[in-house]
Amino acid sequence: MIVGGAQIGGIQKAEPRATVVARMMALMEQAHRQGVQFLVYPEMTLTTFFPRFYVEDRAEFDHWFETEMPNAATQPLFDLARRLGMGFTFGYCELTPEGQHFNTSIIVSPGGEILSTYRKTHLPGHADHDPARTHQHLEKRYFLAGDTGFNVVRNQGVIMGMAICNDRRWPETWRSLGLQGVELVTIGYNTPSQNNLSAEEGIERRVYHHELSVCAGAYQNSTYAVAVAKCGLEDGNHMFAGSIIVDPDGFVIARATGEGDELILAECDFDKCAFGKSTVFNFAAHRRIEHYGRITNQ
Ligand code: CDT
Repeated sequence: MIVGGAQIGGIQKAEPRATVVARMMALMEQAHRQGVQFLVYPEMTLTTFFPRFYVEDRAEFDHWFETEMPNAATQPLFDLARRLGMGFTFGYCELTPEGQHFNTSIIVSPGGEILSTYRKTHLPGHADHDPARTHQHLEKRYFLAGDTGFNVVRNQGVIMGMAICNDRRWPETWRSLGLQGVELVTIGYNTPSQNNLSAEEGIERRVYHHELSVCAGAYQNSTYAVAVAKCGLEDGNHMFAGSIIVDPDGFVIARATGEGDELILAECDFDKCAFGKSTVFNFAAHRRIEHYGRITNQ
């Protein structure tokens, strides 16, 4: 299968959903022309990364959330995908009928059916305005920690699982999916280029830690991974690009070159996942779960 990553450049505060969806559709058309059958979009694809802004009354930010999916704004994307026979995944902010706010992603089949919903587990940042920071990262204010856990689904013959942004830094994410035989992990991210508590941690180190996490997770679970950025400047704030596709040996096999809307793609032979899963990472043969209790007990 040819798998694509649709990197999205910055989305400004005033940019309507319809404009973003048009950008997503342009990348999907391009992907189809180049033979892509499954396309990965970033975390919070439809809006600017608003957790950098503080509001006292968080309900004022409900307009960044989707109350149904698909909805009027995203229906054209679903329609195009069905016409092209393209499977896809993208992230958005979900407001449930019960009033819960999640940072969510979905996997959609080529027939347009939502096969799996994932709600972000590891929310970085803080819940209250923090004057010590150069900029805010208020995910803990605007989202609940996800309640889905890490699940896989078979789509287009491939065992797929989702993670969102900060999840990629946690080995528990990868192993939870690896234990279910995952063959393709999809990750969307919005990562500021500066650490908001330390000027010393520049963009090079942050891109390195991103790539290290994805390559290690892919290798240690013998899976392909596609990690796709929303990046560039959003209202004067910079987020790094660095979208990559990684093979089950942990090698980067496709990489974005810019920090705007950009398609990356790679031919993925999912049979290659079997070698690692049946040798060095044969979990049934080699794991020693009697020594892993601390991982879940504290
Ligand atoms: N969106 C998101 O989760 N961003 C975080 C920034 C934290 S800074 C290490 C990320 O892990 O990329």
